[in-house]
Amino acid sequence: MSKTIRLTMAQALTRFLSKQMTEIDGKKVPIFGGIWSIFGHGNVAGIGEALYQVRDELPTFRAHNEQAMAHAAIAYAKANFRRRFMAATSSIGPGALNMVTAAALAHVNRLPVLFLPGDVFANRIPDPVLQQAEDFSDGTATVNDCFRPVSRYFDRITRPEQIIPALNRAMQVLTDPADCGPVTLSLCQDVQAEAYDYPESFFAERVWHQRRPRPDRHELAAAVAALKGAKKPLVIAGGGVLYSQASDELAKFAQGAGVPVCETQGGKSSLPDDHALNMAAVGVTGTSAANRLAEEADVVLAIGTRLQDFTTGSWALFKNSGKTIIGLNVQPFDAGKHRALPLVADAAEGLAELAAALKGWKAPASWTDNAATGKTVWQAEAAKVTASTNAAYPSDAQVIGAVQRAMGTGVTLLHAAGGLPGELHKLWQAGAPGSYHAEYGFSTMGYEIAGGLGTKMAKPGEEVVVMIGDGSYLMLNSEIATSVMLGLKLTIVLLDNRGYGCINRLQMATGGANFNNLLKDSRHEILPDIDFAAHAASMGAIAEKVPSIAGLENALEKSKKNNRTTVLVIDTDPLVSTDAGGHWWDVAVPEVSTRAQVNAARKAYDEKRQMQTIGD
Ligand SMILES: Cc1ncc(C[n+]2csc(CCOP(=O)(O)OP(=O)(O)O)c2C)c(N)n1
Ligand SMILES: [Mg+2]
Repeated sequence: MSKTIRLTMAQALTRFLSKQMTEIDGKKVPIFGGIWSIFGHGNVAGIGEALYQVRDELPTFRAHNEQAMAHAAIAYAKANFRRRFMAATSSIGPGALNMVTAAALAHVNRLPVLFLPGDVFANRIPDPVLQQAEDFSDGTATVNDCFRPVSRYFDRITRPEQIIPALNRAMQVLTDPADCGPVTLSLCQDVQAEAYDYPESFFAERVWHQRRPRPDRHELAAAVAALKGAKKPLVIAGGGVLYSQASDELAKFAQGAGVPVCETQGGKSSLPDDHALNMAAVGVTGTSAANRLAEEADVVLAIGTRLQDFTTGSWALFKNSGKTIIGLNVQPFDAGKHRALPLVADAAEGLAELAAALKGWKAPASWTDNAATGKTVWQAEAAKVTASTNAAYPSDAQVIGAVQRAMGTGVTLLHAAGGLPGELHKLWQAGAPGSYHAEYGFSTMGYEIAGGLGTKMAKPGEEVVVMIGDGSYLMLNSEIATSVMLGLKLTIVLLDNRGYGCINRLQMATGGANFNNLLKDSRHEILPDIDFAAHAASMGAIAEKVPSIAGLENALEKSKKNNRTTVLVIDTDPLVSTDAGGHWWDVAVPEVSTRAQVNAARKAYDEKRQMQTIGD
């Protein structure tokens, strides 16, 4: 008989988590950077007590909103290129369900996070307990079943010994580059407190290493043959390039073969913006430099990308009917999309093997030169729209220009929803890999501030700049207080255009009336005039409303000396966005309407849809 130790299930869980390690730059560190917790019934007595016991090895952080704390955990994993991650625990019922949106966010972005929501009593004796939703037809259903479709692995722990195989599976998923995503272990309240004789070996320290699968020989040969036949090859760099930390291999491959590169939202900063072969943003929010190549490309090497509609222009962007897509991806589900030639592998390994096999081969010089010309043209366009202005209501692009001039390329820039993602994708000049942190897989309003906090925890020595609209700010801002409490400085630039500007523009573009997006177009007795600076200051931030673009630049310059979260608010124009670059996006317009504008928009929509392809 192996030696055992008598612990509660929650004590076993937290002790196990505190023993999981990884190696970063040759140094052994805990793989869990900590655990976010909001206690209530369903976790305070069980997990709460157990976390207290390991508080030095596995730090517990308190937040103000469960969704936000999970955002912080997810951003931490992203900023760590999935090498380290965090857990998040909640009480039962509303606390647990507040994390479901965040679970979906992690699921879409393929980011590891361990959810530990409290659950009802497994013994069912006190039922129905406070916050329990009763199912008339299914005695096993609880609200935590909502996590199932948004978890890569879900388990409900109804006996203390079940935590052993569950944690084993959890670690497999969290550290697997292909399956990576959220894991939910739903922890019945009574079971958290129940004791069991756990084998001591379960708590032995374990060091996890990143798996880097190499390509299959046949798939590699097919990809090499396709590339050798290419006259107009193009790389799309997705988030997988960053997760694999494959920037060096990408640069070598691109330079060696003279292949231009464009980047998705998730993949931006794979190469620095000023890299000669980096055409930067592709797709609906793409640069003209990238999109003109995408239209013509005959071989598209899509690396670490899900090929979502913003990248493919709803499958209308890649117009070369004879094209071949090669899907270099660690996950077969993504590698074979749109009948791509799959090249299932880690991005760095795959690129290194492609480069070796293609040694001596180069794309036609005319194609590479053509890319360089396009880049010069785009840079001139971008400089125009980001230039300074005295306008009372500057555009988002002009604010981006100010932030870039004041902060340079050495900061980590974070954003998620509203008009900013499109503008930043085109216009932000990214520096080092990971310095552009976009949550545009799920584009969750309210990710930004908590996401900034998690990023700062991962990169405490860096300036983290969060750009956010008034709508996103109002949806979820409370972790400003947490950032102040933890002494983790964020620089938050808030663009107040008094409403949901980008959706208002989308509404107009689809023939709609100005309705229910901008505050002025929404049912009201009093038009709100929100003092965002006062609001942020009330949570302990240094906050200021700036009067102009020049004022913003000055305030940003000054803010570099602050060691506390700083919020700078600027009024902006809700109606303007950058025309240059971009591509059509499929948003279904009503087929019949009493509005002439809708009928006209539908006509235009039907024409645009002719450009779409399905599965070629
Ligand atoms: C949680 C969530 N709800 C709704 C949306 C849909 N949506 C996308 S952008 C947007 C408006 C964002 O407003 P704001 O942050 O002020 O940015 P702006 O559009 O004005 O630039 C909405 C409602 C979303 N992405 N996320
Ligand atoms: Mg707005």
